[in-house]
Amino acid sequence: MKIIDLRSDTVTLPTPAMREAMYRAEVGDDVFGEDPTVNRLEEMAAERMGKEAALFVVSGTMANLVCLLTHCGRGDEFIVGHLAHTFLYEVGGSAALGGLHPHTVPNRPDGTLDLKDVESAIRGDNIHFPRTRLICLENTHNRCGGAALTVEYTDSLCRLAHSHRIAVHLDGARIFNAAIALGVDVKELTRNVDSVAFCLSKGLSCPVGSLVCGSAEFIAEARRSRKMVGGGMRQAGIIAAAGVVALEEMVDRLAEDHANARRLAEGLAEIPGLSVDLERVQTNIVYFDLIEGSLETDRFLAGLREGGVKMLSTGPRRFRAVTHYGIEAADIEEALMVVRRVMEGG
Ligand code: TLP
Repeated sequence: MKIIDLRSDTVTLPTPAMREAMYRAEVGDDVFGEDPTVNRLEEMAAERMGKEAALFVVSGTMANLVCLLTHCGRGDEFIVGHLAHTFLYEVGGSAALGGLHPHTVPNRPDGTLDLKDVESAIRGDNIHFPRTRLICLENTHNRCGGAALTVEYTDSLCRLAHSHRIAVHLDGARIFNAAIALGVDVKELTRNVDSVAFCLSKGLSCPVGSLVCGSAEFIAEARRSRKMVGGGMRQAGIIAAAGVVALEEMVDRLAEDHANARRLAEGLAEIPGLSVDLERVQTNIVYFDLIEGSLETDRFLAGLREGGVKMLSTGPRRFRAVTHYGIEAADIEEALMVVRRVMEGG
């Protein structure tokens, strides 16, 4: 039985072209700056994001941490949405390893932060206060249903931040999904942020890796932060080679994942006992709820498992399904059939 694994786009496996490129990769010692494949990937990433330079790191979590450590010093504050991945799911690394103070403001359902909330969270000059150094955005917004933040919104947040001499970091783990959903060049979404991190190991299907992009000066400092957290890699071209293939071949196909997510959401919405906010499904992430009084969570998940479908439980009666490379339209129909059967108690 084929397992239809919709827990995350992180479960994607490398493509045959990636395996071939990894096998053949030219490598060197990247801590000496001598890995030609890493250098090539970093140049490509910087170019794609419209920034001067880029840095290859092992994960999205490390990418965000390295950026926070580079923008802020101990005791500094960063403003971040209360549903941001950086705030919720990165083990409190900014506080534990950087001595940074997160100041949360509410995320609206579309993933944005109200500019008025942000402005009132910015600290004045007072001996009692930490200094506000940074504002973090997330695009697409994972916990807000994969919402894509628009160019206009991003620009207005950056204008506000910069008018207070505060930097903006964008957790763009799935920034290409946002660009495709909005029909814009990714550079438009990154043009005013001071740093952007994006992942290769999610929808782009690489086995490992993320990139941090910013000014040459920022990246030179970020390289030191990466070394400090033990992220200096040696013949990393072996994994960077997959990233080169991803940027060349795997970006445009994300539109298929979006179409599959939409079909999945529409199908789920038709099943009695489930509730889906269809308007919120813009990219490859679908959240849905088991209506109170229908099946219990454990029985629902067990039923899915028996039918060969995996989804993530993200709250007492809430679930997440993510579409990705390796999941075809037929798999979505199959998954819907399994869910329908489970909900009918079959
Ligand atoms: N997200 C993972 C889990 O950690 C929840 C997932 O399955 O979605 N930023 C965003 C917006 C993310 O969604 C993630 C991973 C990260 C950063 C961290 O990336 P990794 O897992 O590479 O450290």
